[in-house]
Amino acid sequence: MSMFIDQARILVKAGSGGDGACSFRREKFVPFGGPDGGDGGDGGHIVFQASTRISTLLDFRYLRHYEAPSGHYGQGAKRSGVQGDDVIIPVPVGTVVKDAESEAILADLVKDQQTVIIAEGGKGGRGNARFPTSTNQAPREFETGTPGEERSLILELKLLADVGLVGFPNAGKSTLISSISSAHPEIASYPFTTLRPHLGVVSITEDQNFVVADIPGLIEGAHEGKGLGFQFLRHIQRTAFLLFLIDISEWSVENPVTSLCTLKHELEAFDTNLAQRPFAVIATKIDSQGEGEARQALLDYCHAQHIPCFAISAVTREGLQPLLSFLGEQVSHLRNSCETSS
Ligand SMILES: Nc1nc2c(ncn2[C@@H]2O[C@H](COP(=O)(O)OP(=O)(O)OP(=O)(O)O)[C@@H](O)[C@H]2O)c(=O)[nH]1
Ligand SMILES: [Mg+2]
Repeated sequence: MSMFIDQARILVKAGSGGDGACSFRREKFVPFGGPDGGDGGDGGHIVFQASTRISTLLDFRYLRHYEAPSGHYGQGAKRSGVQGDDVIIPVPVGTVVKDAESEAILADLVKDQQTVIIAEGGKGGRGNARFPTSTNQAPREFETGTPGEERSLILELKLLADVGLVGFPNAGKSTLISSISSAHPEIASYPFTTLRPHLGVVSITEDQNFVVADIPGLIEGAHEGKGLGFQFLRHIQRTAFLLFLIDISEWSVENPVTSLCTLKHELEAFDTNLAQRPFAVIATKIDSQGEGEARQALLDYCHAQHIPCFAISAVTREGLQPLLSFLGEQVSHLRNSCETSS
């Protein structure tokens, strides 16, 4: 399986319909009671519901079989059997549901709270109370319930973006995305300007482009829910390549290497898989780097660790071209390896 397309295989079975009843009224003083067998209850459906509160298909690795309850039998006195409840399975927004055999797409869940019936519950059978005719007042005829649909499924979670911008508030993420793509999120000198991810398409050539996600700023303790916490860590999980943006301008008070380690630590503490995600480091705001010690310290560290590192100014555009060429290569490499392995 590929590195970043989340996939799961599961089996679902909707509930069967209950059988209709065959029963006759038995009352004092009524010698030939009429048919009074009730209908069977319908079986429960298997329903998928998209939710922004989940961001991976990890849970499906542990629980792979889902079954909805069947409808109950019909009973005498024309009482219908109880219906089987639907089983509602939450899936992340962006989940594509395919039939495992035909590979046909059954559903594409793109909106929060969107629901779709993936396997239909069986219909309850009619009881004999429904079958009397003018010539047969005491029918023994009743229907059995129909079976619930059973399906084997492939779930796939689509990526949010090829490249995710990760950094502390004010690192320059929104400024970078607006200087390389058509996305124009708000930019301001206060932290947490960006509150939800913005996507921008970067065109390298006419037929080569990739999607960058500007993700809200991260702070230490994010993996415990601090700041915007899990919300954006979830978005980061859905990007194939990560760019860590470090502010090296003269007015930045943080040590750049410490900043990078804190960012990496937060991601890994949230999801160990993120430690394996390919990444690069960017020193931002080099137009205001002062003596440039911070930039040099970061470059030296990355060099020693064999981490690709770039230095840019989104304002003067210095360093943007080499960065974009690099990202173009990384993305096409990741897409190819994804096609061959999935
Ligand atoms: N001099 C200089 N300033 C920059 C550069 N990039 C961003 N800034 C400034 O840094 C501040 C923060 O920039 P944003 O792009 O909003 O930062 P952000 O990382 O999106 O911040 P949050 O959304 O709060 O996480 C703004 O005042 C920008 O004008 C740059 O290359 N050079
Ligand atoms: Mg921003």
